[in-house]
Amino acid sequence: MQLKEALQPLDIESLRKDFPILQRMVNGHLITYLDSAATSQKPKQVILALEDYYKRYNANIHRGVYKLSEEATQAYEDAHTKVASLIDASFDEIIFTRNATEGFNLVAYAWGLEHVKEGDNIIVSWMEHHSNLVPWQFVARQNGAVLKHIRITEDGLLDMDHFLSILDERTKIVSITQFSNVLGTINDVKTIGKLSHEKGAVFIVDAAQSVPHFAISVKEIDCDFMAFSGHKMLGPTGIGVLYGKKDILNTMRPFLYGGDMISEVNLDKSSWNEIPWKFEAGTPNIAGGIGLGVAADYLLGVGLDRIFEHTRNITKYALQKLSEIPGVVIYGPKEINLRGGVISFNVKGIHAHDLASILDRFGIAIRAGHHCAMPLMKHLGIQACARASFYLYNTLEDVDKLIEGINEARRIFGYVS
Ligand code: C6P
Repeated sequence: MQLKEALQPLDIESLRKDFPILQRMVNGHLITYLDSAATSQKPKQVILALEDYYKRYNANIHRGVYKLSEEATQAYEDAHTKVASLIDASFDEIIFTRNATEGFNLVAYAWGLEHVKEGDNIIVSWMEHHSNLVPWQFVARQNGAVLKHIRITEDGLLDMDHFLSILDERTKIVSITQFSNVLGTINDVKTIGKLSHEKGAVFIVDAAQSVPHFAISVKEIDCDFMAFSGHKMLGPTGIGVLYGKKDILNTMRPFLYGGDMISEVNLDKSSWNEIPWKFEAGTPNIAGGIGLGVAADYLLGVGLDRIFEHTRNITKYALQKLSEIPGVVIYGPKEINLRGGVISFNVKGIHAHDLASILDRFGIAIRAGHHCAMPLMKHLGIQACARASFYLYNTLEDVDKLIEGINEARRIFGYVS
């Protein structure tokens, strides 16, 4: 990992030129895109990779013995290797899914239903996205297990004392987000994983928001599974990743059954292909996978440490500016070192959806709503909030535009003259 002192700032002007959509005019204004936590924008390198595949070597993979199919197979497999190097895993531990959600479902169906028994428990937290909550509700209900939730502190952090009080020998799964899509909290997944393993539980990391933003080593975290989505890390939609430790993947039953995931098929029984293909049934999203590999290369080329530093600087500035606006309530940790580039907030007297609509008039895109974290909204005592999220192509000027837009909304609602 690079040393902080050695970090060079991003060459933001030339980097922004890689993202054609940032030239888009929206409602008469150059777009200010502050919704990368929902989905990131795509660099031209990724867009061109998709076009190149369809124009030059579109063919199915693992099936043809002709040139096009061989090229497509090679590019799709290389993409697994690129993603593996992004998170310090090996090629066969990288399963391409549709998104993070499918990754959790894969583990729930193929590991959870088999290993979680009546009276066992599964631990998640109050800050989980629905995709890392609902699959575990399903497994718990199906197998007669108990779903437990780590509480969060006033400051939007996981309550580790509470975690220790609910973790026990009957805990089979602990599944926690590394970076909350609402609070912006960065959780200490290494410690949570260590404690989980001490009790014999399988540890899963929701890395949907973290892989796009930090340098990650699954070896260092020592998680058993990690799920994330391509579309939040500059890649195409419809492609995601499930990392799984080799030993566990090898002993697991498949998730989906059909073509490509088999080794030998008889009329009444079959045997399974080697990993990762055992978990990639049917014709996969070939173009998406290749595009994701290019996105991984792009992130590594820019440098995850620099991306993190850049978004943290923007977040710091935005937290300062937002806190100067009367009536703004900011959720999540006060300490900048505990959070990443996501800020959820409300403006007194203005519904988050109204605020988002007014900002849209100025070409500013933020997200408003429950952010697929309804239990967290209930805990915060709100139905919805606004959320600005930052990525490598954002600038301090984007934050200034957001602040101007919020002040304009306050004027429209009569809070300032
Ligand atoms: N959060 C957001 O605007 P999918 O939809 O499968 O690509 O990702 C699911 C997911 C899982 N975990 C976390 C922490 C997430 O933030 C998300 C997606 C988006 O916050 C869309 S709801």
